[in-house]
Amino acid sequence: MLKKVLIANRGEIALRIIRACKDLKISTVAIHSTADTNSMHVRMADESVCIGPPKAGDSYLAIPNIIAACEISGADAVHPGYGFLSENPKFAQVLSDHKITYIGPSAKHIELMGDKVTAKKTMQNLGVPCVPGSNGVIKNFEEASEVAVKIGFPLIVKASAGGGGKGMKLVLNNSSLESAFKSAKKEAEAAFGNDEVYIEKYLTNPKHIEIQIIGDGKGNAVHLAERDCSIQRRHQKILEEAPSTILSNNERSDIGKICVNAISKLKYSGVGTIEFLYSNNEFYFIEMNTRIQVEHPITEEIFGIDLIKEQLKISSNYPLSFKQEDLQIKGHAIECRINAEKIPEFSASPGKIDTYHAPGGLGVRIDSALYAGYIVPPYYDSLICKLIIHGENRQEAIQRLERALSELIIDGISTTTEIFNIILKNRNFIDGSYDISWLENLLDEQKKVKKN
Ligand code: MV4
Repeated sequence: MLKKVLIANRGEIALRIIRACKDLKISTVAIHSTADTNSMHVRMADESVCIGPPKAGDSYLAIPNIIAACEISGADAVHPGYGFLSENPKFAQVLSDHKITYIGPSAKHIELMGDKVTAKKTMQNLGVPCVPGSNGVIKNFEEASEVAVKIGFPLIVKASAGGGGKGMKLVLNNSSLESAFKSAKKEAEAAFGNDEVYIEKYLTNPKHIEIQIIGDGKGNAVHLAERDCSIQRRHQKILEEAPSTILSNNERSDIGKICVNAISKLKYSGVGTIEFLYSNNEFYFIEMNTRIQVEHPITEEIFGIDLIKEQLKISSNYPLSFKQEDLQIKGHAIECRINAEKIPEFSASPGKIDTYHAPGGLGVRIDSALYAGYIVPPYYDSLICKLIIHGENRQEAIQRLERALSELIIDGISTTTEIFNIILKNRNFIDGSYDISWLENLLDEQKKVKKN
């Protein structure tokens, strides 16, 4: 088993990883910028190393600083969390070169899935259903036109180095194809230093369904069903739930088997998330994430397992803790991401937390690094608290969530808590008939009502 893990992250996910390490009697090293000296993950870790000034590029993204922190602390492993360096193949490779265990998949798999064209080709070859479109990178406008004739409009031009909504261009008709193709390449070059683009049929109003998988690196793998992540605003997930409201047990089992087969064939090591668009009862692969995700707790809650502990055990060459037949969904879970932002404009609202009270009771979980007196810094992501609810069924989870939201107190800054009261009361949420465009349409309506 690993002896000392350095957490190359901050905030709630750093605390979450420390918690799992403590449960496995693994010593922990926190790294922090000078803006995070008084943060909870520093306090909860066994030891800590200051690695630089507040700017992420000079601290949490500075690979030499993190390697130095490993040398100073004698850490034998690094957990990247999510964001920052968590899908940076160079980081995984540098750690491996220094004989430090990277708690995640191989640099090869991170790189393979980080390039959205090679990810799609790989998954296609492994029998995963993908969105119809180009066969790889589009070299020139002539090729783009040929693909457009083949798949029709609307279509979407995507950056191969993009992902998470970055570098996408929706094209409604032939007249706008050339300008969209050229601007997509230009923007991709500017944003990612890589101008490669590919084209897909644009699926209108799908759901965003992602499948959680774990592989042991030796060809064994399991799936932990799906999460519905459709409730998003500008590609930022706001609320996620597991299981989804729309999949039948047969659909869940079928897509789960397809994903397990692909992950087994890849000999993938660690946790991963295979992202699909779901439209007209069909799954379409769009991306794979090679890290633990923000929304992992709802999967933990419906299966009663600890995904971070599983990561630590796989990195210690333990076999998977469970077989597919051991994994049964129990109940329903919902996660609300609470951000230090002022609604309705969603502007950042850093600052000092005067009063903080976390809700509690059966089925109520808070993953947060907040405390009364904490100063939310302006330098990093605005996520400050994940409210995760589990219930025997979706109705109980919603009721429990409404009650928990009414107990939550975060005074001193603005937060997005109020948005959940709007979501939970809406008919489309209650009946689960929402898709990826639903929340933005709802917020637009709210704005119009307020204006009139
Ligand atoms: C799409 C799509 C429709 N058709 N691809 C957005 C982020 C990245 N995961 C891929 N995304 C999309 N790709 C095709 N062929 C619509 C989106 C999309 C989206 C996807 C999931 C969740 C929210 C979204 C919001 C806008 C667009």
